[in-house]
Amino acid sequence: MLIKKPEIPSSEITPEPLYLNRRQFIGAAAGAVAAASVPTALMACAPGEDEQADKPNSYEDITTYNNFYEFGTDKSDPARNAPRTLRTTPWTVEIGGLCDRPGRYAFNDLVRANRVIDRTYRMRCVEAWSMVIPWRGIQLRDVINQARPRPGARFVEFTTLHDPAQMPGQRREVLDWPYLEGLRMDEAMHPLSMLATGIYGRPLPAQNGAPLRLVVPWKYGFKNIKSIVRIRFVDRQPRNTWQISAPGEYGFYANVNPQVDHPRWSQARERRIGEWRRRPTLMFNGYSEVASLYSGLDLRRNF
Ligand SMILES: Nc1nc2c(c(=O)[nH]1)N[C@H]1C(S)=C(S)[C@@H](COP(=O)(O)O)O[C@H]1N2
Ligand SMILES: [Mo]
Repeated sequence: MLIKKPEIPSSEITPEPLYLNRRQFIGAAAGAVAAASVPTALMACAPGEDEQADKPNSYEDITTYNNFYEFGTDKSDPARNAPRTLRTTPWTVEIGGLCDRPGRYAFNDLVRANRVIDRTYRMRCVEAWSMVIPWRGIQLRDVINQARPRPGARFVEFTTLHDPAQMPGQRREVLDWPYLEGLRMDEAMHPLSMLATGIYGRPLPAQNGAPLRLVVPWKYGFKNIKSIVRIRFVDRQPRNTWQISAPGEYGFYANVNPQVDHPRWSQARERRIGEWRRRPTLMFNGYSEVASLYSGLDLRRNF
């Protein structure tokens, strides 16, 4: 029996107060300095009607306010639990399915083989809050090209680690484990799509999906699957965890869309973590360069 703990709209969330101890404060400041020295390859931020720019959220915000149900359903649970129990070394990623070069890769080898990029992206959770995160990682399309997908490979499926010993949340049937996600091949090959390995130039913290997580910034946050152990090329649209959990509420595409409301709340506006006034939600989260991927697709039906 599946116990549904629905995601909660931000209007009903009382944000956790951020208590900084001295060490955390110094750590966050060091992160900001490291980030300042890193050229931000793509500050892909559309000018909203709000004159306030897309200033990156603090390292503290990004690493203490998380959704990672494998470690609990409260926003503060992943930061408290994940660093204690998730072992990220060694880490193996299996790449397979419809491709000519399947393989099992040590995380380090997979990353070392590819060009490192730094990208600051907005992230919009389906719960109607958002953040701006300076990611480090590699392009998903580089990893895909290396595997030589066959012509029949129309989708890519991603799987999170399934190990209740390391992920205590998996001992409860809050979701159908392991967490699954998928992209259409052209979405996965889009230059915006990345596999993140870091934040603010530092290694990805456990609570953010160490050592490797997907980032597709024009889609709702739940598409950004964490702690990936398997990437598989398939010919049919894969099932994804939130769609399995509540098919009337969460779809496969999950493109950020202010005109298509969640059945239980509006998606027209969002709360940027750290701000009080709500800002308007942007179509495709402001990444209008992806619009051509969906020409002819009814985005109301394919939510
Ligand atoms: N494996 C896994 N991946 C996941 C989730 C999860 O619960 N488990 N939550 C998703 C949701 S709903 C969001 S909003 C983002 C949050 O990413 P962040 O905590 O790094 O901000 O991760 C996504 N990836
Ligand atoms: Mo989310």
